[in-house]
Amino acid sequence: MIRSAMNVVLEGIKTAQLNFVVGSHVWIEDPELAWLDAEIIESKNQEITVNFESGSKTVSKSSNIYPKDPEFPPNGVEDMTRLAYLHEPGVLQNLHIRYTINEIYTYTGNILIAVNPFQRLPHLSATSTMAKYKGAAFGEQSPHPFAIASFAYRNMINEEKSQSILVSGESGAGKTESTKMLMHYLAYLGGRAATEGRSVEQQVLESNPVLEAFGNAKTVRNNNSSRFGKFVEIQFDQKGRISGAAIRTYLLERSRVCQVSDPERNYHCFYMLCAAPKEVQDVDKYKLGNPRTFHYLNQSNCIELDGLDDSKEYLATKRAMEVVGISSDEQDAIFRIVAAVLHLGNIEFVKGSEVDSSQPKDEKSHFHLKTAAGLLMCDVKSLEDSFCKRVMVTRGESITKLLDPDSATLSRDALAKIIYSRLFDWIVDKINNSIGQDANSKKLIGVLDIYGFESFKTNSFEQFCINLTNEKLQQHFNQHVFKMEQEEYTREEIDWSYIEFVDNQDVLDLIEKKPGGIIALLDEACMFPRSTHETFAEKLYQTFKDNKRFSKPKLSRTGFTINHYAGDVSYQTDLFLDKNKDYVVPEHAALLNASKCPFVSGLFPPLPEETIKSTKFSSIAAQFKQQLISLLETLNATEPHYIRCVKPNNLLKPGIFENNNVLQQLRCGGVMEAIRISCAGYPTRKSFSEFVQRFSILDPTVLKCPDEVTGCKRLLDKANLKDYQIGNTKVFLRAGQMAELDACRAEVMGRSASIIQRKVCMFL
Ligand code: AOV
Ligand code: MG
Repeated sequence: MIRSAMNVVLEGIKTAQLNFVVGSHVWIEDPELAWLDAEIIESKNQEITVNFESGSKTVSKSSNIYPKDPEFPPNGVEDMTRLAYLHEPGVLQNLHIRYTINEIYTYTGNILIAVNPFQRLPHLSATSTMAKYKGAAFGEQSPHPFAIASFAYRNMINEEKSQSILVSGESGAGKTESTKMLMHYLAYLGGRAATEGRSVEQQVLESNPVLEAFGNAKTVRNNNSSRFGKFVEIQFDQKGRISGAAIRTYLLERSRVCQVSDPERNYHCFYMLCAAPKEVQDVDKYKLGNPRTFHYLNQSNCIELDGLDDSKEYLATKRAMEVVGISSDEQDAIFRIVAAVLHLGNIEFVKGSEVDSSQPKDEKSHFHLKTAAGLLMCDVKSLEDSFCKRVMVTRGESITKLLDPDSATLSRDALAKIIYSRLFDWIVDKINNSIGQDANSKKLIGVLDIYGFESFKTNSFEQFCINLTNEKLQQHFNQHVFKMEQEEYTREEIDWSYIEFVDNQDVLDLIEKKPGGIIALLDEACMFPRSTHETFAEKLYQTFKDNKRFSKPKLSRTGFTINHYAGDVSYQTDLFLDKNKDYVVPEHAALLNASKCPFVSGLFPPLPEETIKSTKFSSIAAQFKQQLISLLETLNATEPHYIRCVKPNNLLKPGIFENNNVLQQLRCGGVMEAIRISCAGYPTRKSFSEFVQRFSILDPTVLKCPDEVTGCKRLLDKANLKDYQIGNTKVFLRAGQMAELDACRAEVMGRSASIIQRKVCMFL
């Protein structure tokens, strides 16, 4: 449908202005490069013969050919809505040209597109650049995240309305880097000059390296991939100065702690700690050493990263931890836990003396068991028992069940994961407490940096949740850009052929409808002791056999495919039930609660008696869905601004721009649609009275008109404008028409008409 909507525009352009003249240049679709430049050498009926630069020839139907702008500006245009021909090849050409000259930012109306440069471009983040954007009107300076932040900040101050900046794009596209720039710039605008000690804005900024150390990892798509979502709410006081902040995080990927596939890495903090410089002696203290000796790290061959010195990062992380208020005792406890997790991973189990029992494999396993217990300050025997035994309470009687080596290993991994995820949550809470909230603040700017759409060979529960997030945000974007526009046109009863767009409500219903959606069925399955992933999959097939957005993959017995707004993704249900259960083994909780280290026991507060006994299940998916609902509520109360990040190649290298790859991202992110709406519609609108007031100088008699509409029409005629629309309360103008009016006005007022050159598409 994205395609078909685009085609409508293309058709529009064609019928309106195309005649394929021999000698002119056109764009022809190419399976590999998306679009190729060619020259027309013959044009007969609907058959066009063209010559490519390579010398080869082809004949194509005129409907597959798009005109190429002969006057295309050599450095492209800063706003896509100013392209002479608004079509896919033009948009691509513009981004590509700009990318080659390191102009990585381009507007589409007021959406910023950011193409990842994969190299540091220092001038883009310099303080002098920040200064340039301060106080500059939107569009006055080149496209930049600072301009978006500046615009949001000004709106917040002037209109007393909270703002949000939503940064999206696929993994490795540059969301986190853009978010950091936004935060730096907001700290610059709202910071206090020369504050003593740790200022709020410094703490906000230093929260980034801390969270990245514990929540980022190298993946195949990004060497510094965020494995959690993040919404940072920066609060401002009456004077527009930063007065507090709140960081909300979403669903850290837990499985990575125990399972890393080649050539990825586990969370950065593990490698940093193993590389801690000699002088701090932490490696000895925590009985660490070569990361390759730890099972949780050596499942992948990738240990070191080019351009990243884990040893330096360790010190930098500790410095940042100090800024955000994590004391050195707390730091010690944190790294002790990180080390303990590594030791836990090295405990192997073999069959014990009794049937189906297990015990630590050898001396080495005993050593790691003891070390882990020592670091966690808990009893060694209880730690071992928590892996190898399970106490079941049935009808008031407790029975001890022995676990076989495989189950003991699973139990060990479960412990490592729960400790790590509690640690991560503790860090987030600590940062929030130490930055402090400004409960009185009514003005805030939220910045959202959340995992982009994911589709891998194998997709599990994590991808399911991540893609649900993206569906929700896409709907928010749709609603904002498309529905708002359409509703305004409808309200004003002006002539407007409705734009088709992919409303993804049906996908959202499929996933989260209650009852009956996939999450509801998953929770049901989790509550039935006898369900397996097979019965769950079977239930899905039955329930959704007629759903357009759902299908069963051909070669899978237990997988399912969702037709997402950004394409099809097939999920493997194998671990869905396990991963959805937010369950802490009571033995684990009791063990750590009894730790002599107050930090460790604090992570595991005592469970109320009834929770231990009941097998009540708590659903991760349902919690996550709730978090998303609350995020969307927050966003809906703000005025949104969008940054769409684009990854120009999968090699993560500078200077390479893969057309097809970029195009796919632009289509998925709704950028093509947004461009279309900006230009196809009436981007400028003014209320009748405002309009008359502003332009009555062109014909002062309009002030005596009996009604404002007649006045407006007379003024529009005077300026010789056509193709505008008169709504119920407003005049609607095409892109560029405001500039013409302003020019007439300036002329009358005796001012230079150069104003016509001003960019007009900026405030759509
Ligand atoms: P992401 O946040 O969108 O991915 P990042 O912001 O981590 O992606 O960017 C990935 C990498 O691209 C960075 O580590 C940098 O090397 C490079 N990069 C991105 N933007 C810039 C920039 N403006 N200047 C220089 N280099 C840049 V993920 O977190 O994986 O979805 O979950
Ligand atoms: Mg990121």
